[in-house]
Amino acid sequence: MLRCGKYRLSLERPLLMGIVNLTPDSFSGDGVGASVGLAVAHAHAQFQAGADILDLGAESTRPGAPVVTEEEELARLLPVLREVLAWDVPVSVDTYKPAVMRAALELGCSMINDISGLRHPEALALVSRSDCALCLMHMQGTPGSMQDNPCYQDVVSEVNAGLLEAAERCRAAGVAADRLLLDPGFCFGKTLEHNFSLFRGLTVTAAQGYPVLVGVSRKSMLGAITGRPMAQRMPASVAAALLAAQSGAAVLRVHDVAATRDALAVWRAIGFQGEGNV
Ligand code: HH2
Repeated sequence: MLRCGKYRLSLERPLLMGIVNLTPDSFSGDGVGASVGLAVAHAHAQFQAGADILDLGAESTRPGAPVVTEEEELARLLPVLREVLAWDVPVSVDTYKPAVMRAALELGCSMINDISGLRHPEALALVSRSDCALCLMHMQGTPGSMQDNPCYQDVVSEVNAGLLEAAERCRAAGVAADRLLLDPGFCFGKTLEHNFSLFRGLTVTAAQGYPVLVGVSRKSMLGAITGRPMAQRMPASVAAALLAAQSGAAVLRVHDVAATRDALAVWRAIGFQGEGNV
């Protein structure tokens, strides 16, 4: 069970987190930019398609993305967040900025998804006073430079250790364990080989005592495998989501909610879940 603001989410089956990018420049081209109407419609489509959680992000964190000011991020986020919070679905806000977290929590968001793993002391103090769920993601470096020369001796153990350390920081600040999700952070300061190793190591990451979130939807690692451009990476994304679920991921962060949901339904109905035989 994941405590997520006023929601209690069962983790018996993998949950789908539907991506809603309120950006003009997201890597997959799905960002809805400045149009509040388009953004709300897109969020609603993700909800209708069966998203268990909606993840609203107002700054692209693709490699080399420019940093957006707090003011700009809030201007993109808040009008859409206000609308979406009226629906009966947990809303996550994808931000690493304490001021954005504060505003989102005041409005009633149920989860903070922080690609920096709550490194900012002010962020930690803020979220520890709330009841939201927290997704702690691993990233080596910052989006501006993270893909320059990612370096690890043993990527799986270093990423797992970093995630446990972030979880311990939260626990020490008074955050209950059942509010935490850990995420290896695919493509955030990782080469293709690092991503493959992390994916193969997901069962180990998932055995650390915290639910794991996996976000590989449409990412460059799938482009590198298939040779497909962004617009044609849905089948590869669905396959990867299924593999992540099979490896024990509790939450799948995806652009294509309906397709992933169907694939998971087949997987569950045929009874592979928990059998360990795929
Ligand atoms: N990936 C992206 C953004 N936020 N959060 C978590 N927890 N895990 C991820 O893998 C993750 C994330 C990048 O994807 P997207 O939001 O689609 O693109 P952009 O950052 O360019 O808006």
